[in-house]
Amino acid sequence: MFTWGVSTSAYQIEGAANEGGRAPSIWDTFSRIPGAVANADNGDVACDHYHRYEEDLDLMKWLGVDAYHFSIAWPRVIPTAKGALNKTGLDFYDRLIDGALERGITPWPTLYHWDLPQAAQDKGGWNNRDCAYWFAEYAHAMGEKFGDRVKNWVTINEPFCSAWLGHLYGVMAPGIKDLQIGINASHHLLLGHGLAVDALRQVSSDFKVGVTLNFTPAIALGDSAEDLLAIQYADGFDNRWFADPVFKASYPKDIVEAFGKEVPIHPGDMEIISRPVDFLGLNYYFRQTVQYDAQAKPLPYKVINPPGVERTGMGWEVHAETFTKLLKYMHKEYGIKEFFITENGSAWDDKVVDGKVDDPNRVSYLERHLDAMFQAKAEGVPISGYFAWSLIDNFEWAYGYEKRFGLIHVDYQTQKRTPKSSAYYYRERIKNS
Ligand code: IFM
Repeated sequence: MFTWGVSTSAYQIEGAANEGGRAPSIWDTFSRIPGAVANADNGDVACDHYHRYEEDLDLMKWLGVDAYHFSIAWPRVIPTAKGALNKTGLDFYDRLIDGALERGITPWPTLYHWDLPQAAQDKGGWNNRDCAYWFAEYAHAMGEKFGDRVKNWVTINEPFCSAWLGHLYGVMAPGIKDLQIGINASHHLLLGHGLAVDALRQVSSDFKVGVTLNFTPAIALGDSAEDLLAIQYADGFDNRWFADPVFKASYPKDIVEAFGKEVPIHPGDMEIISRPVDFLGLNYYFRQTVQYDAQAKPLPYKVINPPGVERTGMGWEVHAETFTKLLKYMHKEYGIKEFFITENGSAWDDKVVDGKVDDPNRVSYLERHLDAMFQAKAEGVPISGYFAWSLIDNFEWAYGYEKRFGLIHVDYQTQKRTPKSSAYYYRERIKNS
């Protein structure tokens, strides 16, 4: 059976930041830094999903999805990052999981979607190797607590964003700008993933465990030797740096050399990182155009935005054919046994008019990307499910609430949910599948 689903993440929707014993995460801290987040927005209230989860589950049932991919907030369930579990926090996920199951919706949690407990950051965060072990302990505890009802687990979501955007470019929490720390963080995130795979498997051999990686294929305007180099570096930085360790047990040599830094690998790390997973959660949003630039750091290329290209409200190029190609490539190159598309979607400048939200651009994006995915499936790529990003509009990280990715509109003043045309489209598409 093909799994139809929707995705969200804890910090982006839950709110209730100071309730039920939840401790601050690095995003609570980061969003307080002047200028870090558009309009000084934060996740204190977000979509108030913590209190409105029943209404949101009803919306999922109305959509007809089979599964709900959400994330567990580590600082809500283990406020000190390591050690004592917080019963009130666990109770929330109990209610959410039970509520989903009562509606015939399979819960699909991710364990880490960027909201590291601040307590862990105070001890160095992902720059500290110990963080990988704290994460594995947390994974084990979640497996034990929810494993009677949860069978599908995603360890880490998009380590690219945590590592590079959070520790190299500093545009996401924790806001560090240092290549060596970025490399350390990427390695410890991946190590945490591998240790969490082991930890979950220790709890139950029935669990289906995977990791979510985001992929951004690159093209150049020409095919000179420099263009090809720019593509190679972009692919190495965005894609291979994360996929190679997990599926080939090594970091890409060309990128290690070009960085000119040490990756803090201890004996045995690469075996742990490359523990066989049951599936790859693949996130695809856009492709990028790159140009060679000898001066650029940390690698000699830059992203350019040629005119005449269809772009979403994020400025991301809409290119569904790349999705088909990417899936076929990942299958062939890495021999992945099973794929779930854990995120795919687009942001647009949606408006409520007469109580309705008409979003033809999102409908078109969704339709073309679903077609592209099914094309890859028809050509032999083992794709078992698709989760649309996102169920509802939410806190889009450094963009605050300005960018809307939801199939369902959220009025942040009243918390009113209004299904957009894309929600009706998705519902029909699921019904007719
Ligand atoms: O909102 C994010 C999500 O948290 C991770 N993947 C990309 C989405 C859109 O930017």
